[in-house]
Amino acid sequence: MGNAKSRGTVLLIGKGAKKASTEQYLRAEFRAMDVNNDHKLGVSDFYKLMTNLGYSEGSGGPKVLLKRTDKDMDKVVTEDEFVAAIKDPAVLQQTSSLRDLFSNCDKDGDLTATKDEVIAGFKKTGIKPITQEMQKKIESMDENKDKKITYVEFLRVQFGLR
Ligand SMILES: [Ca+2]
Ligand SMILES: [Ca+2]
Ligand SMILES: [Ca+2]
Repeated sequence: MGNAKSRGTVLLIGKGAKKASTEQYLRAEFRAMDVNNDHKLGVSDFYKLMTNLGYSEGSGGPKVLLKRTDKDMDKVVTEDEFVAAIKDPAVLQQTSSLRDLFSNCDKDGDLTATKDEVIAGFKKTGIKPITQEMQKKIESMDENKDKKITYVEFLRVQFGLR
């Protein structure tokens, strides 16, 4: 005993040591659309979410996707159903642009970014110049004004939900 504070342990719990997993990104995407926070999405909100994420209906269109997603066929998509369906590599790839854009902003991978990080990330992704309108949009992202833009806050503005 007595070596619990070994160098390795300290490094592991150090800030930024743990990056958000893809699953955490996906859960945030669901929560961004689930504005009433009841952990469910109706069919039309599910379609909206997929379209907002850039899903382009692949083979068979949204109905096929819904069938694959809403496993118990109750016309309600739960967070777990969404995560399981979108984890399909082809779907994941088609819906990656906002995910990639945000992870370019979120340097330490904790699913939050500062306003300056978001601006830098947009520039890095080739979105320049940053127009005044875009600057205003970015400033409005931090809904609870804690100086951090979470991925959920970021998406709600991108989705036009606020
Ligand atoms: Ca369901
Ligand atoms: Ca961060
Ligand atoms: Ca915030």
